[in-house]
Amino acid sequence: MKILTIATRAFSDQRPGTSGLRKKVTVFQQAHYLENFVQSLFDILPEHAGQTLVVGGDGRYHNRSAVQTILRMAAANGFGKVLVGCGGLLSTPAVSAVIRRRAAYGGIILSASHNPGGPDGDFGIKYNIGNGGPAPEKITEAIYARTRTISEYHSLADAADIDLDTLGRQHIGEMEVDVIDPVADYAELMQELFDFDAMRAWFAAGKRMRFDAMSAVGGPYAKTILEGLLGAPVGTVVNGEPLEDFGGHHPDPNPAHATELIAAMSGAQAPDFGAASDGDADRNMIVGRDFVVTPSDSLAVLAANATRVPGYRAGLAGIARSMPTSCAADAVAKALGIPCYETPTGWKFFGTLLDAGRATLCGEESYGTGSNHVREKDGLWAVLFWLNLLAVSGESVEALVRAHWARFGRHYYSRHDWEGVPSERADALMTGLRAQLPSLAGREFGHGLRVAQADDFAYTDPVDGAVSTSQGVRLRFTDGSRIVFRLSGTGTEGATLRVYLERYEPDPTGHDQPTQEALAALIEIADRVAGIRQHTGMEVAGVIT
Ligand code: VG1
Ligand code: CO
Repeated sequence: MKILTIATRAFSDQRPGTSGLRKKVTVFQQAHYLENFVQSLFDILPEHAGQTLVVGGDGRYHNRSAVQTILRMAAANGFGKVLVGCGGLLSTPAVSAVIRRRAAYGGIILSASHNPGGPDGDFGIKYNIGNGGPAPEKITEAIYARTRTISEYHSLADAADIDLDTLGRQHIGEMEVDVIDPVADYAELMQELFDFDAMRAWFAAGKRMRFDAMSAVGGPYAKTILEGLLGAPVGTVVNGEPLEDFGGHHPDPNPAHATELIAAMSGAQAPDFGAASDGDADRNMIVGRDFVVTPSDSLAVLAANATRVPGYRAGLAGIARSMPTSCAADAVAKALGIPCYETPTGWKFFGTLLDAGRATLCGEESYGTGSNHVREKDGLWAVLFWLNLLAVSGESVEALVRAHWARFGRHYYSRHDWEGVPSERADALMTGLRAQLPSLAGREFGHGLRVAQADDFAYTDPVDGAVSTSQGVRLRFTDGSRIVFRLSGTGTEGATLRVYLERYEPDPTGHDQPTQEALAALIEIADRVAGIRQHTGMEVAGVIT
């Protein structure tokens, strides 16, 4: 088959963000747009000739056509083999698992994660390296640099589309294409980590669960494992068919977007356990009956109870959390006598710590939890971890969390997202904050709150020494409370300001406070310091989780 070299011109907007390149579908549909990014990636990958690549996505609109484009280009660029999920589907953690288990060279994930899909929605592409994890900044920056100068790309002439719906081997030019079961490798891995007998017994005893796959890629995984291997009643998984537009919803598992699940988990008739995952199934939300677990608490509870689960019986080497994530995990690490690492936002920063064996569990406040079993956050893994704990303890979700608070204290936590802010205004707000930093330390704000430390988070990777600066403005108060400000790196419209709020209550027993009330003083201080309402022209945050 003939290799074509096609002339193109560079686009200026192809810098990967927190988690790959994310744009409107219409942007990706421009002639040469996807091709330029993929060729730039192939151009900077050393010695990829003859190698194996994993390709799959979350099934959103444009997924199938993007897979065909990538297959033709991979063949023209000399790859030896591509493993592609049946239907073009692979969840983000499954891509990571397949890369690792089959020792592939790397992988391409097609997803815009929790962002809406459909012709007017978002699309995304991300490269993962041979350890199964997101490419580190030095690679994403090299791809971006290449996109600025690219003038041609390679594809195959007259190559018919691969039949993505039939398992087994096909060829495109010289390259082999293996269409694989997207769930098999992942399901095997889960059985190596968790006590499937105990979880099966939990369902057999009549306990009930509701897993909301949000019409995204998590559905087939949850159905195979929960309803298949664990014997949960059919119907345990809802919204389990991946749809190109996620049924018109925002596939984001948090109380603001997973309202159906929250409603179903309310009242005495509610199931014992509720959970949801996002577009690409790397995020998770954990819900008990009338009780929502914050992601920061979830990480801390899993860490504190890890040795009750087979895969972590030997204990943890360390815990890593992103900077805005609450310090609940730090308290557990301290009690266990293990290190707790604080990294910039985004899973790519956990890879070196996991590879070096310094951290076993990782988590982010944004409904992301994971471990060294793959190099991505993993939604269903977190849900199975909780299910395993429920099964071996016989406790409820709420009882496990309350026992945790009684032992470690409670970290009240909330994130306020100010979405669709004009970029200049959001930049002005952050510049203003950074300018104030020298005068903030030591400042009294009333309510007994005095700033102990104010800085712009910079990170030096303890393993490879890579430095990342300007990762978010953080204020730490003398009582341990924190406010963090940063701009999102995953949005596709204007800017999103994220304000993270945290207050520590050492003795929470007997005085439950609603979260927003517990954080009221910090919310007020955040506005006073940053001038949020003034800069954005908005009165309230659009999304509060
Ligand atoms: C957001 C979250 C971050 C997460 C990232 C990717 O990034 O805050 O914690 O790693 O999304 O998650 P940002 O830059 O918008 O704050 V996913 O599920 O999109 O791969
Ligand atoms: Co995601």
